[in-house]
Amino acid sequence: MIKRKKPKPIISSSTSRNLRLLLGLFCLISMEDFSLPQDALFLGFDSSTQSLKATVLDSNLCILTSEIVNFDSELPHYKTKDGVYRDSSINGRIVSPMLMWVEALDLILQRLHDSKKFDFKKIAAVSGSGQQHGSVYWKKGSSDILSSLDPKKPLVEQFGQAFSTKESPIWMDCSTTAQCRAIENAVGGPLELSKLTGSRAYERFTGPQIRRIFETQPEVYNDTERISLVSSFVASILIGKYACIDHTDGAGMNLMDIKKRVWSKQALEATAPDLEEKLGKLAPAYAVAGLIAPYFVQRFQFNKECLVIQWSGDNPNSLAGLTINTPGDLAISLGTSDTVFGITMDHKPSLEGNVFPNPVDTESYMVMLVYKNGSLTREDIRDRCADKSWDVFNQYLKQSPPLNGGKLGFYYKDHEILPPLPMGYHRYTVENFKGNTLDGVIEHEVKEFDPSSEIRALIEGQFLSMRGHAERFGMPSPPKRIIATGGASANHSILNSIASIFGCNVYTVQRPDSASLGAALRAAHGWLCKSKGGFVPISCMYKDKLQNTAFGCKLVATAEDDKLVAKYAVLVKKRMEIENRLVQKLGR
Ligand code: XUL
Repeated sequence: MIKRKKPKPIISSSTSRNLRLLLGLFCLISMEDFSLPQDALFLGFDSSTQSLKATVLDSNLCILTSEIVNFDSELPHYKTKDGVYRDSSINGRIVSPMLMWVEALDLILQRLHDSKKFDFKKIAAVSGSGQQHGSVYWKKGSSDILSSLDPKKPLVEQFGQAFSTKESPIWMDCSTTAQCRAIENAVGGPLELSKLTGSRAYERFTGPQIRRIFETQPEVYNDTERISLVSSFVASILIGKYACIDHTDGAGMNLMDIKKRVWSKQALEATAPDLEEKLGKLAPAYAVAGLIAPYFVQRFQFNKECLVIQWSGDNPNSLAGLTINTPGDLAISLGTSDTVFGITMDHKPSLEGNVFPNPVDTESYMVMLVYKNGSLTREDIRDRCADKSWDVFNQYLKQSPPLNGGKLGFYYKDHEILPPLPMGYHRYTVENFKGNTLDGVIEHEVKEFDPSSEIRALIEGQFLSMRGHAERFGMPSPPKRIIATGGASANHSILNSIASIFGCNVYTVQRPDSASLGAALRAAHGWLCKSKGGFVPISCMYKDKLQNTAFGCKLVATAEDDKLVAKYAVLVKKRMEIENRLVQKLGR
């Protein structure tokens, strides 16, 4: 019988119990009323890679309505594919046009307004989520554009001249390998940078992106008065002036001192000159960014007292939306990017993964792993092997047995972040694999699999990799439970594989768009903190009534077969071994 080796969790279970007890106790013994005003509404946006979503919550934290604008199909004049431009002339450069995000905001607000499903005057607070790391370069003089918007005109007509470069390098970009190494070297190496900022240098992180703009387009850098993240960019439009970058999304830049939550002089100097003034100030994610700008009051009849709460990154908003507040919980988000995240009380510097301040707590941290090959890669294999149909895909997945007869696949439709491998598909057949040991097990590289094995190799491969890296990063293993979100969390065949591979129960929430839902919850949380005059634990808002809100979880898959879980543990080792070899041979 194989024993699963348990890596030490980042935080002990007794600390985790104490944390939960403390939070629960605070809300219970405090005589304060944490309820929200009866007819108040809270609006949350998610400006993601492929779409802009909005969710409206009522004061019982139930969904009133939601809306979505898909960039490729509804704003086709920007000619994006999957919301982005892939620049073939520069290896790994991936950008998106900012005006498309602005026009999507026009469209979604108009639709919400025309739907007449609610009264905009009742919106007490707005917040939002943005794809992380992407940066926007505001041209000198643009603060005047922000503060004098004409309510008779759509936003998109007014921001044409506001940027020093029209395209935002986004999280998918990996053209900054040289800048990453230079920044790491300047601060004393990758582990030092991780100690300082929460992550070693990653190509998609904003600091390396800024350094690249400074090096390759100095005129753009010099003509820039403010650099926003996607999150603080949309918040700036909503308040009609530059919004701060919040501590959590700010930690995705390789520029912020993760412990002190201020810009790190050392990291700024390693990146570009005079950067601090272009970044503005930092603020906690629960803080008020400002009041909604007069433009929105006049054009859409928002209440002029409506608060805009700091926007943050999409993964941090999902953490809030999935109500993750126990260190043993793990979330898996299956979207354009796949991410695995949870919380921890300490920041342990590592060469893998990312650490951010928890967006809804002042003490703890959010830990995360990110994969670039998520839904677009699943769709590619579906299109090639399963007649472009998810039904056929799921049938094939069921036809092939768990462990896939030792067939392992590595599918990178785009340059991958974790592991840092270039585009390419690699397939192996592992022979003599009985499941209890790797002794005598050998693998051969093969050219192709039959469709059913290909689909299982893809799905098992993605989650074996998540389990291997999560264990290596010190995330809880096995987790107490996994909460799945994102588009593919609607697929129960995929959720069953997650349960078998991680060996724990898998839950989903009512809706897969946890980022915009989390943003609406954070809008309510920020409103509450403001009305109480200081930070309030977010769990006080739902206490024991979580199941009656939009945030209740439902059990969808269970890990029933311990023997199978143990066999997957052995297969994870084999996979990590092959992956290490691939990285040595082909890695960045
Ligand atoms: C996180 C990351 C992606 C983006 C897009 O570090 O790069 O998950 O936030 O969703």
